[in-house]
Amino acid sequence: MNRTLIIDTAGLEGQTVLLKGWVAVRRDHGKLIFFDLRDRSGLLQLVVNPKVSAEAHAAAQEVRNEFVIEVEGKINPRMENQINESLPTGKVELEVTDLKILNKSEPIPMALDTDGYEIGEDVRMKYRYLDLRRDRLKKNILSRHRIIKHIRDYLDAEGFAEIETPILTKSTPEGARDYLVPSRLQPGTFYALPQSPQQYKQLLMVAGLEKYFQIARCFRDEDTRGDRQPEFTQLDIEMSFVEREDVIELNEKLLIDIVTKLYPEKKIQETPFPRLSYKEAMEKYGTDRLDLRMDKNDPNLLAFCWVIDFPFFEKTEDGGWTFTHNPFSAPKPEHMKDLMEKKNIGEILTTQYDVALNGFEIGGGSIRNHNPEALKAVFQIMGFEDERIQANFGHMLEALGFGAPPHGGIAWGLDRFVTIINNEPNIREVIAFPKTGDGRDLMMDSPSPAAPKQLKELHIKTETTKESKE
Ligand code: AMO
Repeated sequence: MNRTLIIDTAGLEGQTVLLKGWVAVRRDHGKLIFFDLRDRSGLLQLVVNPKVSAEAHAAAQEVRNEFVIEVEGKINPRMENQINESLPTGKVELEVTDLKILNKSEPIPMALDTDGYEIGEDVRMKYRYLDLRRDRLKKNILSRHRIIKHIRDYLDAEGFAEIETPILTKSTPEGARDYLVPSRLQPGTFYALPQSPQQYKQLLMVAGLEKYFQIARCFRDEDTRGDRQPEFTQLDIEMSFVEREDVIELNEKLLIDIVTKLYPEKKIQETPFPRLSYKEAMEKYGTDRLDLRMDKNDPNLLAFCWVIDFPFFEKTEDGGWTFTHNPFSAPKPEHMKDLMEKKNIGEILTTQYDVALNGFEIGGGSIRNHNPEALKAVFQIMGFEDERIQANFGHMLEALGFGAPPHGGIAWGLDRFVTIINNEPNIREVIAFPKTGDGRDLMMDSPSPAAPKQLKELHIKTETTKESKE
């Protein structure tokens, strides 16, 4: 007999089915034993009656929570007073005729039938594969899948190609600290993990691919917060022959499409999304991570907005200049002259646009400098010597010199978007295997010391004395 998924049993009254799954709850009522059986699709009540099958009843005696079992039996309507309206399968139950234990389980170190907020992070992260059995987390992970699938289909239909870019790449200053990977073959040198695919996606525009996107993993060695993980996922987009308006329009349409098609219960407060300049945002609200919701108690209200017209540069502590967002951005066209002449630096505005949702920055992008001289001017304003510009960005300047088309793009913090859509307080709740607040993976016990042999091969000496277990 083929396996039936639990969700499908709701319509199968009177039929004999084979189910496989985990025992979520076991209730022993003397003669009758009840289980809630869980599979990826749902939950169903099983009844094991010794009068129906003495063998199944004997086997059921052994079964404990989270055992994996296989059961055969008949789908019966539940008695009127036992109907559970909160479950799609709450009007039926399975009368078990055969029960087989497929695997046992040790006692589970935490409750799985709650939403889990009450449980300490240590145990949830150490046993993340159990934590993910929780209904809430399973829903979040599946919601993430559906959003990503929707994005892929939407962008494909718009003529975009999904292209992977390297994870072993080069350290470039983009705002955060890099994760470094030592090279065995080139002793004493390091790859960096990408903080974003920024340079590669621009190089794909030089390559003439015109419409790129990627569900891209990014790595930033910064302090972890509720909305920040050391590795996170961007929806990364780049387009050629576009202006700010084109990028904004595409992204606004895509965000609206996701919400209306996948989350019809949600209400978008205002379309087109309101736009504020950075100056307005700071003057009115004191932040550029705007929360424009009229009713902050409504869990289904989404207040998107765009923040535009950011200053390109800000003063550093030592009196020089640094970029506020992205060194590869173009200034607003009317400020290009000042950039090239390195005049009125504090007044130069960038083409940068950020999209905020309910108090979080969920994305940002810009139109880029496709003229190498303009990009060079940015680095010169930041006080980089020619040699350093050449060493760090020579490849970009060179590439822009080979007929780079005008281009621009954006990246969404996908984890943040999925978090807000699911009314979660923290991006860890929508990532299958996140890091803890202090950047550790408690399940794998990572980071951990490397074996001396590995370090030797990599030509690395460490100062700390943590011993490898190998
Ligand atoms: P930016 O650095 O603004 O832009 O990143 C884009 C979006 O990524 C999200 N984000 C994060 N999410 C979780 N954890 C983090 N540590 C983290 N850091 C950033 C935010 C942010 O808005 N290359 C440019 C994009 C571009 O110009 O096209 C970039 O990476 O939601």
